[in-house]
Amino acid sequence: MARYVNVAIGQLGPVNKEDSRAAVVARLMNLIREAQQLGADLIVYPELALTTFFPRWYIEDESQLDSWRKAAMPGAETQPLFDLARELQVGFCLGYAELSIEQGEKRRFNTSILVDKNGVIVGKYHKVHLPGHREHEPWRAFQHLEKRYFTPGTEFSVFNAFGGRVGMAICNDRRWCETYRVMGLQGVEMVLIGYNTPVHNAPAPEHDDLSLFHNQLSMQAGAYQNGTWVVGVAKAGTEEGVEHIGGSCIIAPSGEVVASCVTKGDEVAIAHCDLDFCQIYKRATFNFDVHRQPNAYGPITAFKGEALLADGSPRHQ
Ligand code: ING
Repeated sequence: MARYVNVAIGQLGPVNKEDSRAAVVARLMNLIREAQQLGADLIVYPELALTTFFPRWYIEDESQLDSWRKAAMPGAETQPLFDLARELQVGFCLGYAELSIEQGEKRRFNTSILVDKNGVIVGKYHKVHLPGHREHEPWRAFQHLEKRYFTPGTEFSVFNAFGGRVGMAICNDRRWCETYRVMGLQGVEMVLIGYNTPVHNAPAPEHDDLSLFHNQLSMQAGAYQNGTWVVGVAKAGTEEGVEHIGGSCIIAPSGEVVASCVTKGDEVAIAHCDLDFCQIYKRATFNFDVHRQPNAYGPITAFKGEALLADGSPRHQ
């Protein structure tokens, strides 16, 4: 018995500051049309797909920052994408900057939504691992102010969708093994991950020529060690002068890459994924019930870092 999901990568090339929301949505609509022609059930778009990657700049003007954030989803500009998804019967995963007002307080998340074939939002995720820094660091060629502009999420969820168990993560999340394991413990069969990854990592420039390797390594490990499909989708190319990696790919529970993009622009690639293929890993090598030893894993949640307790207080007095 097989449970197939035809999943498409909807890779985006650069989205520049002056690109209108409508122009970007038109590009997303072109990609979902092409995916539908290829037989896709679902297309995955990048992190912060509707806007340029604005955390590269130090901006104090709140109204400027809020202009990149969406309160309503779907809103006026994105409704055509939801309508087209329903017309084509293709679901999608979309990353965007969310502005939510909760109990009168503004909360800003780096968000990803999962939308079914009828254009209904069936899952939402707030990025947990916000990389970069909080204060302006002029020494950098460009900033990475996600810790300043977003509130971290606090959970990894797995949703019943597309005939299986589907989870989401965003960009830096893919580098942390906990991301996949928490979803693996919820039976995840496909993890959808959009990313915007600059080639240059200012704190560790010697890693720059390993950017694509680390991108793929992280997702292959997550896929294999949890018996899940992983779909990684880039916003690629030179965006406002900053070079972003491509490397969009679809990875099987075996860890093998089964589809990938070959450009750094708007591009669709697709794979015919059997969700039941997860079982030969979940039932054997990574049969959690049989093999895991949680009694030995305490430090993973007890400590934040080598020297700090989970609450951030010093571990070694
Ligand atoms: N971007 C990068 C990412 O994790 C980064 C930040 C780049 C961290 C290179 C470490 C090394 O892919 C986002 N948006 O998280």
